[in-house]
Amino acid sequence: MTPKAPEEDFSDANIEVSAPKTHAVGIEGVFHSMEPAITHMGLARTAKLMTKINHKDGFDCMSCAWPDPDHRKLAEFCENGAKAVTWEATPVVVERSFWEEHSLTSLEDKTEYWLGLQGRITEPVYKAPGSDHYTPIGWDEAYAIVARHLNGLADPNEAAFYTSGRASNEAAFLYQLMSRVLGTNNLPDCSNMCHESTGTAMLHTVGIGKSTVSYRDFGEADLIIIMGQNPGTNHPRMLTALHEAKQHGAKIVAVNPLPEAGLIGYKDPQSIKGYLGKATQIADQFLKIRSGGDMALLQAISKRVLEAEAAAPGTVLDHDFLERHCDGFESFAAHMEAVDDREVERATGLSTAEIDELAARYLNSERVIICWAMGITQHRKGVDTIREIINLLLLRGNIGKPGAGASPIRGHSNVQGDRTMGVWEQMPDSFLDALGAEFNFEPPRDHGVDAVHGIRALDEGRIKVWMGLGGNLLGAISDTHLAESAMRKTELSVQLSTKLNRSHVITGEEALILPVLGRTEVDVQESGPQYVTVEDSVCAVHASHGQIPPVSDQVRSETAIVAGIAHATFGDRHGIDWPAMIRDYDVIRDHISRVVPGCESYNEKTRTRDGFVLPNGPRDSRTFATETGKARITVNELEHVECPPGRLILQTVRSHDQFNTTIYSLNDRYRGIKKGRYVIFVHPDDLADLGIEDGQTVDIFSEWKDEPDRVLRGFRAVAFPTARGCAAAYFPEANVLIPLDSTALESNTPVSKAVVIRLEPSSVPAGVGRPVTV
Ligand SMILES: Nc1nc2c(c(=O)[nH]1)N[C@H]1C(S)=C(S)[C@@H](COP(=O)(O)OP(=O)(O)OC[C@H]3O[C@@H](n4cnc5c(=O)[nH]c(N)nc54)[C@H](O)[C@@H]3O)O[C@H]1N2
Ligand SMILES: Nc1nc2c(c(=O)[nH]1)N[C@H]1C(S)=C(S)[C@@H](COP(=O)(O)OP(=O)(O)OC[C@H]3O[C@@H](n4cnc5c(=O)[nH]c(N)nc54)[C@H](O)[C@@H]3O)O[C@H]1N2
Ligand SMILES: [Mo]
Repeated sequence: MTPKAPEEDFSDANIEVSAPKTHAVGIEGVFHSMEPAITHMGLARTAKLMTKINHKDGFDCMSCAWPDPDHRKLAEFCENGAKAVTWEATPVVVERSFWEEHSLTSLEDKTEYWLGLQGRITEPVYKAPGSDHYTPIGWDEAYAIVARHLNGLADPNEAAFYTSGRASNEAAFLYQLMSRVLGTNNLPDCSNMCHESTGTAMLHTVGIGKSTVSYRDFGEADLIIIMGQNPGTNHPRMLTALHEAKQHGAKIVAVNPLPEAGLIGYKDPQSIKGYLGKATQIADQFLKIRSGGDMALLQAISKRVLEAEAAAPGTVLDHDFLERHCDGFESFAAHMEAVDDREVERATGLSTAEIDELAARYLNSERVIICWAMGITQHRKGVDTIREIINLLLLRGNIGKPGAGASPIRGHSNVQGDRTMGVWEQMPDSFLDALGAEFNFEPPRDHGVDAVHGIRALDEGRIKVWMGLGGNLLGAISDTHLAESAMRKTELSVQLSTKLNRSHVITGEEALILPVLGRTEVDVQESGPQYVTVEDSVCAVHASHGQIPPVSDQVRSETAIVAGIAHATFGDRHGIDWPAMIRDYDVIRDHISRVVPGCESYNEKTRTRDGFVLPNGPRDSRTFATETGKARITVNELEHVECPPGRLILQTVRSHDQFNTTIYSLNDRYRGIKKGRYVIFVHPDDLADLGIEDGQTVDIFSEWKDEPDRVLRGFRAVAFPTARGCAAAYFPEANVLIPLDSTALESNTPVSKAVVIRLEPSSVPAGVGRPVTV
């Protein structure tokens, strides 16, 4: 029986709260992943898809960018990968009647969860000026509307082209080409809200904005430090790699304000021991750090490394590496002398003994990997913190040798590939030169807007056409109310999407939804079945082949839609043959091979079973394409989050059952939450100090400079063993609390992990079950 879309929206009225878990996955996880899949897709479809996820002749799982091991297991996926696949491959579709029955105004108070459950979008729809409804429209007509707007702009910078990291390399390449042929570098993307701080820090210090490790390095490391990342939920297959690393003798240290289940223990569902229910301890040391304290912790460790060297000269630092490959050591060493232990303690909330223990672990390890994700990047000093990670690694030569390196763990499955293909508002001139030479035009050189600046430009009326290649910018960006009112000011908003979300409900004066083929689905064009390519977190590029028939014969591939819009807009301007690129994606890949560095012979290399690995200077040969040609040890001024008395530092995180703004269910199993999302996790002693009971309904006020407070009302306070002084709530709901201007220095990433808040007993009665925002 095909499941149905729900009519009623959801609330927290029946929320259940229990103690958090102390290990991840296990047999329970497999059960959790398969049950909804079989209910939604049926046994046959489920079996077909689940044995093809991440396989060499299969498709790339869209849930995260964790790399694939050389030897794939029969089931090379995780619970959350299975959820992502099920969510996309569901046979539930948005019926034509939906658009008649639901005005845009009526959809405004629907949750992301309800919107997503309406099913796959199967035909293009259009909202005319002044109308409160979408109505079905033909593809050619839809393309003509976009072309009319783009060709009518007074300045190409009045258009912006947002990308979310699920787009394939082929689609991304065409998309940035379309934007630059129009004449703008306005290519904001989800990365601006995600790992931008990583790119900024690493380009500056090691000359590449990507991980310097390969999959194999995890098995060869002595020590793996995981900072600001929750792999049990967001990169579950990483737990298998950590588990294997432990079997080879590696030690693991986790640094996190929350005692995340996957960082504490793990039951490997693919091993007999795990099957029988025994959890492996993951973290040998767990540092429950205060939010935003990582920079201080890293400086404190580096200081201890330098002290150890002073005590036993010539034995601690990798002098040969420092001399041959690095600069900046002297000023750094001088700066570290000033690190003040008391400030470190205040910033981190950690004891000297804990910091000494981590320093000793670092000094006793020859091969160290440091991994990080959003707990590091989404802070005001995120870029400096990552530079401190690089400093610490460089001191002992932990970059460019086996079992060691800097390993940012990416988010979206192809966010890294999209960047490689040119989706960035500030691509270097060398890339633009190659693009211009290949397509016989002069690409624009001025940098474009990023996500935050894009919202500002919309608000100021400077952007008239906004297009989204996937994603849900309005759900994902900070300052929800400002972002939504900004989007309403635009003339045309266009979304290329699989399923409904907030960015379809809040629109420009005219709006289009163009339904796309998902990654699980077979993509047949005139020349036959097509494959697309993606790049994972460790720079491995490979093909992804759709497996099941498309949800409807009306949906089109992202590649076809982008090229279709470009053709409708430009015709054959500059001699670019867009239809040829739709007919056969090999044509796109031939262009890629001539434009994108490292992608020579792209068709040949992506046709091999294993794909190929992009060149990586630091990893492959200790070459650093920085300003000085050396790896840069840098001096960064310490800062930590100042939090006045009676206030908490709020971070916004993902539950176990969500993918960014997509909500799979209202449960967060590992943290003990069922049937609800409007919760705020606070340490029990902080609750006591604030005079708030566990379970009480509270209003959350965010304080920012001299602006009026932002507030979310009607949240349930949950006593939780987070670090003292810290709190956590889920995004996207909590995004209203983050001011648009609260961004990381240099990278301009919203500070999603440090919002200064105060709690007050709620003015909304308990049990309303929906938050109220002002
Ligand atoms: N199932 C699933 N998979 C996903 C996603 C998803 O939503 N669902 N999203 C994908 C995307 S786009 C991304 S970017 C990644 C995100 O992967 P993560 O970065 O793991 O995601 P978050 O939920 O933001 O978790 C941030 C972690 O950092 C910790 N943290 C917060 N502040 C600090 C701090 O100041 N210091 C330290 N040391 N830790 C801190 C939090 O407690 C939390 O454990 O996952 C990707 N994979
Ligand atoms: N407060 C707070 N805000 C955050 C974060 C945080 O930790 N805290 N994290 C940030 C991060 S790390 C990120 S990456 C951003 C995410 O920002 P986005 O990438 O913009 O958001 P998603 O929720 O991943 O986008 C989901 C939508 O993508 C569409 N989609 C799904 N699959 C496909 C596909 O194959 N093709 C196309 N064309 N569309 C598809 C569906 O319509 C779905 O509704 O959010 C950021 N926002
Ligand atoms: Mo992300």
